[in-house]
Amino acid sequence: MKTISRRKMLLAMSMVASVSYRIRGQQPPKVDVYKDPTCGCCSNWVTHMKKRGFDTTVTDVRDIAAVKAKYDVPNQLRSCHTALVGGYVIEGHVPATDVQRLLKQRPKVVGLAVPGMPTGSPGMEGQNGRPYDVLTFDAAGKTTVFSTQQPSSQA
Ligand SMILES: [Cu+2]
Repeated sequence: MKTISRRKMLLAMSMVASVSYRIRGQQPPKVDVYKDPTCGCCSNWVTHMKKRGFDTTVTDVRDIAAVKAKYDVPNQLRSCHTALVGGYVIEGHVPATDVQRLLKQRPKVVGLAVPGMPTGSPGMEGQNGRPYDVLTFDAAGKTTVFSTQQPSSQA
């Protein structure tokens, strides 16, 4: 019997995943959100995503740091909630428009992060916010600027 290398197997699996994503592209993207049960701004971000057509599921977890470690979110990029969508990790208050562009372009990164919780980001609306960057990151913690966003005082 012919043996298939692990590399070929992984390639085949990723091709199947991308084809099925395109088929499922007709449906709203599913977002799995992990957050601390007491986090209010996390819930506001979930509302932001729902409003923009994402199919969100929320799981409350006590040890959110364990979730971030599991999904390779580098320490310096950590925020409150962590979400999974289309094979990517979304850390913190990332705007829905950036998640949509990520799913369209599908760059080879672990995901997107808005480190900390900047005022004026989705779910953190408020006065006197400053422009903030949305970053891509890989498992080694290497980042690139995916977009620069203007702060918003209203949801
Ligand atoms: Cu937050």
